[in-house]
Amino acid sequence: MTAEQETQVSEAQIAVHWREEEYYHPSATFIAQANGADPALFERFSERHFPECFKEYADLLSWDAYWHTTLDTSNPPFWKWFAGGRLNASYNCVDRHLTNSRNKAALIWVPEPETEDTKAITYQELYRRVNEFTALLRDFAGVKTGDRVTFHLPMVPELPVSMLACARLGVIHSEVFGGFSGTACGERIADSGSHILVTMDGYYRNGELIDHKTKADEAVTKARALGVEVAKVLVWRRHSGQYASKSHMVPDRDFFVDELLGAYRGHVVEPVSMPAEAPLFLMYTSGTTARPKGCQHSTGGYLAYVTGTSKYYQDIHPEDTYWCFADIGWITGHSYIVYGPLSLGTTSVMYEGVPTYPDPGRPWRIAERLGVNIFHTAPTTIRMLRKLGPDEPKKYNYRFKHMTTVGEPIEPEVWRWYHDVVGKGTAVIVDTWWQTENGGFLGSTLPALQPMKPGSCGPGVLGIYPVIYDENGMVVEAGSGRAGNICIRNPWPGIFQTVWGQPDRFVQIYYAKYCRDKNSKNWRDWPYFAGDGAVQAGDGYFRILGRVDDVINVAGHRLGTKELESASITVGEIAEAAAVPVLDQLRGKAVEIYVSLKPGIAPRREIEEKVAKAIETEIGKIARPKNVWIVPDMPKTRSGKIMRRVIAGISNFTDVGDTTTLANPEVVEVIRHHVQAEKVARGEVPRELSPQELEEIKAFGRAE
Ligand code: 6R9
Repeated sequence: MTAEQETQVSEAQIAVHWREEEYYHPSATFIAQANGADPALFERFSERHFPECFKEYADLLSWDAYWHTTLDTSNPPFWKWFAGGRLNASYNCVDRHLTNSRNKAALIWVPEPETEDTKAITYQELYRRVNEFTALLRDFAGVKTGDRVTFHLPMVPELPVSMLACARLGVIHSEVFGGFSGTACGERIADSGSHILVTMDGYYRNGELIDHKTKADEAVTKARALGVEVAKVLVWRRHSGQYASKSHMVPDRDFFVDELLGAYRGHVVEPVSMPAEAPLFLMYTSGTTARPKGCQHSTGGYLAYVTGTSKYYQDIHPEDTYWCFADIGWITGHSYIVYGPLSLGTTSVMYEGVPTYPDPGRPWRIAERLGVNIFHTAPTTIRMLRKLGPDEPKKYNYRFKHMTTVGEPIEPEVWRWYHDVVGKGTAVIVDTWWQTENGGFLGSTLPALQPMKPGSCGPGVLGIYPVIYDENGMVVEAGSGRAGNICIRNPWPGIFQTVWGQPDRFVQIYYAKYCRDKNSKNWRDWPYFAGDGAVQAGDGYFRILGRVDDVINVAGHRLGTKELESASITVGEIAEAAAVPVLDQLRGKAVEIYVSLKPGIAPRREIEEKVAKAIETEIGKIARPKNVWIVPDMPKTRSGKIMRRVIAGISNFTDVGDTTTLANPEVVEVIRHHVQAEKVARGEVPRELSPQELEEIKAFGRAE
């Protein structure tokens, strides 16, 4: 659809200006070997067969006792999957592979410094390491089934070892992304009521050995201020026997794990048989000011869901070398580096560092050397690699059969580079849409059976029935060209069980909006509200427009940030773009665009004009930005999502809010200084905002 053909939209809708993209088809070679190549799968997972269809996923696991009820809906929306069943997640990811794959690599860990050796950890070795740490946790740290343990670990093999050790005991782990501040970690320790913190002295990032243990001290102090006392801090060491931190080891509180482990050499701990609905872990999602939400994931439902989706959507076979280039401190890493791939008994690659260290050819060197054939990462990484090394993939002799993009809508321009250059025109791509709360994929194409369409995630995955509702709960039909709120009509095994300690918030945020009858025990009355805007094309494919709180309302026109950003990125010089609202005397609200440039391109006035022009052409005059700011980088979260509300705060001279969960907090001041000084010089300082205007600005980007 072009700007001219654009239909009038009402207040309640987000305007949609996307052009339809062409399909790309999987190759015959891919189809011939794919796990999900039988079209009968669609029928097996159709609504007629719900919820029993998910037995197919659960059957991929080893159970100690089978469930009596596949889906227990007696207390909506607190669904119970596989009720009555018992299993252990650590057993499923480790022990059961010993029979056939004892000496196969479970994990291949690539340290950031290229001078350091890559380490392959076999299933046997993983079994030994997990058992020894389990014994330490139980006998030294004194943790019991149901306790919570917080980790603040970087991308090292000790992280999956720690996760699987907790899972072995039925202890609930809560990993806080290593890049988060000590304060953010302390808040999460307090919220989960953990008395044990597992951390590491240091790790490599961009060529530097970062002192990480200092954050543990801040975390313990913060947790204490919030009323929770950490009894022990277990410190893994990046190099055993050496200490990378300046922080003091507090006697009787801080312990080096490598020193303690000697006492547990060769210890074996029987996996605790857990009820399917026992919590496996918490994963916090960040809020701006509100209390963080600890998404509580189950053992049986979660593990079944990530295993099934890894098999069909990641097309993982035991003999593949699979590399998910994401952080385990993000849900993607929990589900698709650790639990899904290991449950299937494949080889999962982990990389410690940044994508472009020491140069943007690094990922492709790793892929070539290890023979990676499945690659999985986020648009932010793809954009960065495209920006810094657009021709690097061609220099390396690797071949991917399958690639994933996850975490944000991907601009079609960037998708095509991923397909043509990284995938060398032959790899299939799945664009997987889902959330921390969901456990696993919600929207994606099944790679052998459904063609790809750049910028669209595809239809709902097997057993997921999405729908788009407008503000009044009316269905927005596929092909109508109208956007609305994407919801999932049914429960699924990977859905989180609750917000830890805040069940009312769980119901309020995710179910209250479209619940038809609060007393109903019928799941059909409880659609799940995802908080994303989306549009569904005539072919059933969804295009995600971004968080519904990320909408910019210009003169009654609701503009999705992603559309504005995609338009900006069509300008050749632009690497990345972010759109935010700015209060404007004339128009009420206007758009401002922040862009970063490809390397070697000098900031020029003319580039700003090109971006403005591209937005006018792709979207319309109404969206013409008030300013285009060229900045070195954007503030980002652990998964590389741009924190637009921070930028909006800068544009509007308002509070930028909490920045403790930024991966790069230092850029905030750089951008603020540049933009605000320039605005002052141009006389664009806003008058005092009314309380309502202030609220509106604060509401923008609230849900990241
Ligand atoms: C897995 C993950 C969730 C939010 C989600 C949506 C955005 C994720 C996407 C996508 C478009 C995709 N999102 N994947 N948008 N296309 N393929 O990212 O979890 O960090 O909780 O973020 O990310 O807005 O609501 P999480």
